[in-house]
Amino acid sequence: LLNKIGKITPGAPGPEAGAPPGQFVTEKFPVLTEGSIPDFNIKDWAFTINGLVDKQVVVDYETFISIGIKTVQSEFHCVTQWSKLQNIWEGVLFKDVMKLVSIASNAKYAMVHCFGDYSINLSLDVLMDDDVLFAVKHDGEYITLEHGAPLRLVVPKRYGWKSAKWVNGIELMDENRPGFWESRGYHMEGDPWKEERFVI
Ligand SMILES: Nc1nc2c(c(=O)[nH]1)N[C@H]1C(S)=C(S)[C@@H](COP(=O)(O)O)O[C@H]1N2
Ligand SMILES: [Mo]
Repeated sequence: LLNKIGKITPGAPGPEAGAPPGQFVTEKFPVLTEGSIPDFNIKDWAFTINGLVDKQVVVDYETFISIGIKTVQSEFHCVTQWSKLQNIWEGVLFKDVMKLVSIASNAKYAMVHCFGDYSINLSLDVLMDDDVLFAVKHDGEYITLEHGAPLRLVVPKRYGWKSAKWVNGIELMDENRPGFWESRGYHMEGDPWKEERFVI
């Protein structure tokens, strides 16, 4: 496992290395996927926004990208204890995607859906933050398929499992509902600075 995770910074884990408690710093970017890469057809790629919105919106890749590309530098903390501190992501901010719809006043949470059997839930408050984006590039290169191409969510202030790969939609909800890992014992919030890892 250490080999896969890469060089561990001396003095890690812990805040002295710049990472949240219980985390080790690595320079590598390990791939963490439950199961295999989902079976999806790039020609049929479409992104759907539904749930508590005025009307369902479905956009193709070009339309999605044309919302506008922003750059965000952020940390990435996996609950399996590796942290990669320097990441430059380019993509479309979550809050900019939300301009495509009118959000119902009772919408407080979102489920982000993916190709395959994966999803994550978070409050809209967290997702509307300036550093949350749907990324197409990482450190200047297009994201590879194993890292979630063509589009992945990045939520820097939450553990990595919330940064869903191969995303294809947002469902707005009035009540919080667990996503893939959240319904298997992972924390509903997943703030690494509070070590919100699992619910025992
Ligand atoms: N669709 C999907 N997204 C996913 C996962 C997954 O299994 N499927 N794994 C998550 C976990 S646990 C982590 S830590 C990050 C890892 O991202 P990476 O594989 O690009 O390093 O992706 C997250 N997004
Ligand atoms: Mo993870």
